[in-house]
Amino acid sequence: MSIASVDVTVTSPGRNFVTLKITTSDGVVGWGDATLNGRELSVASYLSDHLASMLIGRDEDRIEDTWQYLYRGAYWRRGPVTMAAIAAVDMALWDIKAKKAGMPLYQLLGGASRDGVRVYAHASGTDFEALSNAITGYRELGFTAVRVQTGVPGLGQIYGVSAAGPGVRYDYEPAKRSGDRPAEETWDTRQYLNHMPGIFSKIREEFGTDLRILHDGHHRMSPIEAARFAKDVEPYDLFWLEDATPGEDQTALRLIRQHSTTPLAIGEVFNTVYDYQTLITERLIDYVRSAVTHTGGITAMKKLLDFAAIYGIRSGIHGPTDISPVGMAAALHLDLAIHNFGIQEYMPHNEQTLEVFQTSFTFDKGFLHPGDQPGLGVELDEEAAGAFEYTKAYLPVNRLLDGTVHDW
Ligand code: GCO
Ligand code: MG
Repeated sequence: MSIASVDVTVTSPGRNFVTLKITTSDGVVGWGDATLNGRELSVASYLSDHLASMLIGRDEDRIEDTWQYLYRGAYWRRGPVTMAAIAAVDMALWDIKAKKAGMPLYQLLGGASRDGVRVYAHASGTDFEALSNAITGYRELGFTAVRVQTGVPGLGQIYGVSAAGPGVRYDYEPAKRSGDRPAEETWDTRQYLNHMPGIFSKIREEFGTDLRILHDGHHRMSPIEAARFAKDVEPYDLFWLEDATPGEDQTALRLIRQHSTTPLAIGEVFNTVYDYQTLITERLIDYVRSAVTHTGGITAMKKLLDFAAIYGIRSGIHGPTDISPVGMAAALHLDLAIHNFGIQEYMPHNEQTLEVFQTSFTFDKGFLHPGDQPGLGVELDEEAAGAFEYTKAYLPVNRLLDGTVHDW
């Protein structure tokens, strides 16, 4: 058997998604997620203009060989566009292989290592009261872990705080449909550093010690600011501090480590194992944050997480709404199978998205399960997808109070 057709769908049920469909000569269909927030069309073009013709006629079972053919064979390696495209092909081929085997994908990855996948929700609020209401709402839904982000006095709309007001949020989406250029936000690290530890203290007072509290610094601190912050928040026992410093500077994490025992997570903007080489071998992080969609798919993620396991580092796979339900399912199968699972991010998709993508994963008391359908367990309804046209959207750009462009 061989690959007979390769098709790319870009659909926008509230936000943009790029989905790859591979069909074999005997009619088995596999799906892959290639969504790269704010740069969707570049990956769609990489797939349809460059990779599609190379895939036709290939043996769909040769997943490792196809991965190496696309990665090494391109000569131009790495980068989010290339690696999202390879990830989509890889996911689709695993989907096909598992469907042919009549098994859910996690069985081919070694079978379940646990009963369900602990997930964390996104709680946010412009002030403490709103944040506290959001946390209460998620706890009532059964979540045992929440990521908390809050407004900072003196700053307007900032990263991670829902603009739509307090409460439990299902449709948080930072990429804005703002016409021809990104929206701009304002930031001040000094005000943030002074404000945030007090928020964690109040959360512990109100919710006790059981709740797992996560926080995302979104690449905004300098190494020494991050070291101070990680040290200041130690008494509040964070599950992790994510992206404290800009991701490309691996050695910045050394400085944070020297000063604090707050667990560190990084990697949502990474796309290969090489981005982690120093971080893992020097044990500078505790959680790997890559998305399956942005890091070359299941083949590459399994190797990355096995490498991390040797150093006692666990998974914390990226799962915002810019990962499509196909990418989310790929993460869940890996989460269930690997031994060094840590936690999984879960931002539920909106209703329109779940009409376009039929999913079989289930949520129960703070845990997700990928379901037992053969393959990934997600199917794209192409007719439903056709009703939602691509709409240009950008992630915001961030400026300091004096107008300097800063990391977002
Ligand atoms: C997270 C992330 C996201 C990103 C988004 C960018 O931890 O979930 O930081 O919220 O900002 O994926 O496209
Ligand atoms: Mg993040």
